[in-house]
Amino acid sequence: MTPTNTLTIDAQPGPFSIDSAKTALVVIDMQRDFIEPGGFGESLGNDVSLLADIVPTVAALLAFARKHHWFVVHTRESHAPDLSDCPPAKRLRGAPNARIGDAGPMGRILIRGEPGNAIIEPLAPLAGELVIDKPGKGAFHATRLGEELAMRGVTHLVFAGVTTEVCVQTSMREANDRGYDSLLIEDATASYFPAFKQATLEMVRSQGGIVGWTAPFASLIKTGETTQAWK
Ligand code: TIU
Repeated sequence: MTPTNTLTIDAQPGPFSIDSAKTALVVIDMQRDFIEPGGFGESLGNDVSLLADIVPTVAALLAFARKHHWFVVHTRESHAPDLSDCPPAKRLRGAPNARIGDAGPMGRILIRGEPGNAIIEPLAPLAGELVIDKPGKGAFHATRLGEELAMRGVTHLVFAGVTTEVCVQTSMREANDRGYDSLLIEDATASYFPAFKQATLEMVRSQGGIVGWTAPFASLIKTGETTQAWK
């Protein structure tokens, strides 16, 4: 078989075709603050164990992306220590004793450089991968992500991470309005609210893919087994 860098993935609402040279994996906010007990997610009253379930699948997805030479992007929801990039409206949403910037068990909540803001160890970025610190829920808002993708000729995005209906969906919608085709890997994303995750998957792919496509990781693996990676 002739080596090819094109994969066609069995997705909903239809096949999703990508050229590895123009594809980026965007892993949203797999940071300790959201996934481990004692962080921002738990401070909002959430059961964080629901998010830990996807870690092995996200790790396998990262390995797949690296093997196929996709550009890899990791994001962290984070703010400057002086909170100059945190609108008061955002800070005031949390519980009074556990707001952004307050001291928590893993350092100051959602503050850049604090232990809780680090990406969890099994999904740590490798050299050459882009790490985007984003002050908003969306990965494009007030970041250089758009320029970084444009510089590399990226046209297709594969999304994973947390939470499905908040930062992942917001980022996919931002990407959609910027002209990217996006695929959300169903079992590589999670929410504190399973019903919200399910609703998000359905709304993303509804109306002919109004926001993008969704597929289980197995669909990607299946494609990868029958298509040689570009060298
Ligand atoms: N990363 C992300 O989704 N940030 C959130 O605050 N999510 C919630 O679901 N709270």
